[in-house]
Amino acid sequence: PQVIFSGIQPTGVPHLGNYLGALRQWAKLQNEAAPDTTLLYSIVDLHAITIKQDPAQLRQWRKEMLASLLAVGLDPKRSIIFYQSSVPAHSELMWILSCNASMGYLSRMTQWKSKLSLPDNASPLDPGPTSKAALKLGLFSYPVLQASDILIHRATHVPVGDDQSQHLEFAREVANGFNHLFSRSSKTHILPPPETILSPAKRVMSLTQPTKKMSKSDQDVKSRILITDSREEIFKKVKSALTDSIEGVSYDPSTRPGVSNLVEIMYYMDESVADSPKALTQDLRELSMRALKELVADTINVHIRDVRERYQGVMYGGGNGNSLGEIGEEGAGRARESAGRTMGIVREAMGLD
Ligand code: AQP
Repeated sequence: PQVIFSGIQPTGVPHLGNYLGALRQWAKLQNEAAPDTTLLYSIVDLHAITIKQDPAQLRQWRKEMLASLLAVGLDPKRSIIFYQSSVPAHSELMWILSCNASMGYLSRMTQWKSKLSLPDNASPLDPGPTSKAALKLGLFSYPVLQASDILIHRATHVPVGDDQSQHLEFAREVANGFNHLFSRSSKTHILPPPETILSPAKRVMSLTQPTKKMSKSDQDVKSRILITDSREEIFKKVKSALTDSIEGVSYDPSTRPGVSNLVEIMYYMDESVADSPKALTQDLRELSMRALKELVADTINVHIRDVRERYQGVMYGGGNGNSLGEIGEEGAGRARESAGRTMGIVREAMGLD
């Protein structure tokens, strides 16, 4: 049977990139899963602390993220939804895996470089004069914790956006390395190497800098649309999105990144409108920039409205159903069971039982 795992950092309310690249796919997988498929979705708070976090803010963000996961349609009865830090085995397996993780491989990962705004060829031993002290061990070894998140549940499939494919490749490498050292035969996997499931909307770009991905931690709040944004906020942000002065609408991400991003967002919000973003521009080609933006904003609003309303209900509605605290507790219990089974197998294989 399949085991599906994915995670999201509680670093703010999810934006359209998180939604189209991950969360909508999570809900779809849940709704279409075979009865014997296990689904685990984690709020990865231990990843969030690889950069400095204010405790009160982090507490609030964790709660908002749980409400967001319910708002996009995850059902705590069907999916195991839990905070990563409630399941200590994630960190325990990370230590074990880090004993065999290659520093060379980790140093080629791009995420720690992009978080510190370093060039792609930066090295951990010499990351540059301004950032040597800024590079913390946790940020550098983050992919090992991510591998552990996946492998501790023996996940077979991991749905993510394109920005995470490199880390999934690393997780497979770590699993294969562990199996090579400790499996009794080459046919049995103690830790199955997970497959990546890439969302069709691979990379939603920032509205204000369309050559960068849309991100929760971007300083500019106008760069992203949140799944909780009101109709007015959506219209305002799309209206101020950076485009160009070429007449008409066409799709070419390299020469028209801003316009192409808007077209992509519209297409992925509602794939029934055309066969591809490029095909969609056939219908839109004569629109002015202003008309395009209104159409895009309206499409976003129509498709995100239910999510926004459910979020308000979960966060502030009270009364019906279990509280967020109870849902988190219940998910943690089930996730601990799943992780405990793997730790038993790992300990036995390594002589730590
Ligand atoms: N712009 C994006 N387009 C498509 N998918 C995206 N994802 C993130 N940004 C985009 C996908 O969302 C999932 C959860 O991501 P995360 O919160 O764990 O970390 P992230 O990738 O670092 O996302 P952010 O928004 O940029 O957060 P911060 O600013 O805190 O680092 C992943 O599956 C990711 O692929």
